[in-house]
Amino acid sequence: MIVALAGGVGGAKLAHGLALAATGSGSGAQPRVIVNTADDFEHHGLRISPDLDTVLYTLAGLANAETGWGLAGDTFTTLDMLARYGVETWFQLGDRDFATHLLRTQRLRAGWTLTQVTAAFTRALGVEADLLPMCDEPIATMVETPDGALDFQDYFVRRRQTDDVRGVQFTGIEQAHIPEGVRAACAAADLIVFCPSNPIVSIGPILAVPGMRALLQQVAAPRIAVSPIVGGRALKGPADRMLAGLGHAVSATGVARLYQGLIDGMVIDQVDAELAASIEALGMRVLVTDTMMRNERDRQRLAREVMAFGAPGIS
Ligand code: FO1
Repeated sequence: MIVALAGGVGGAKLAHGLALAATGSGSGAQPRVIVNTADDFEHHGLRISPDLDTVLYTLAGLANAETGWGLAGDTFTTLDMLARYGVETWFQLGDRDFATHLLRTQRLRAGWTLTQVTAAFTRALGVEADLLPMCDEPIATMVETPDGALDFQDYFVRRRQTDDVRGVQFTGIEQAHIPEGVRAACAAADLIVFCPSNPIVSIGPILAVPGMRALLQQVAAPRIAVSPIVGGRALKGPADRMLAGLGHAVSATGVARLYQGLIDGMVIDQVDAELAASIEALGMRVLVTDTMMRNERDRQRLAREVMAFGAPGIS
């Protein structure tokens, strides 16, 4: 069984590839995906978990292919009516997407944990993989900028990631606990995959849950990260600018340094082949391949290559 750590769109794509590979191989063991919840926020009175929803919709085959988030074919009439009431509608929530936020909010208020809410959604949408929130406590990424501290979605969506990032804080992380299902998954894993998500604000919060680094350091299974930085750029989102703003090298090597001590190997894109030696010098194995996931076939191919590289024994 494979455990994947994932955040937004890039992470969801490889998690999907791992699920497709498991289905294809007939080994039955669907991946268990530990998902970032520090992007979560309250909006229009609803609790919204963008990364959980992005992974859920992607694995269910329902995600909007252009954006990677939200539901394919969704409409925005509810948002239009909210705008007529003078409400700000910079966060594009589709009419069908609202159902997820309404039900999550209602169930959390009724005492369900985020883990329980997420499990019910995955079963209802026919997703066989397990989606595991990194914790059940509410965590909020704050981005420190020259204009002061910004809520994550303000920075990411409303201000379109234009602010220089000087630091990030994960409010509430000290009170977070590793859910039992996450511990069990890591203990039973044959392979742990750090998906190509933003290492600062997607994988970072997962690693910041108290005890998570120690848990990952003591697992027996091989741990492989796929670089989200290709040719010095992030394929989507602000990871490159964030790494630069925080003083890290904006390269696969820079990402490898961030994960040093937590991973055994790194998968980098062929355009970064010349970085292999610098990453091996960090004590990691390196696989150089095409890490672009243009379609579902790519997702499955990359997943299979990561599996073969990380744990040759498992199918
Ligand atoms: N990202 C945007 O850039 N603009 C949006 O309007 C937007 C709406 C949205 C609605 C639901 C959802 O689950 C995600 C949404 N996202 C949007 C993406 C989201 O901000 C990011 O995916 C994560 O927070 C970072 O990975």
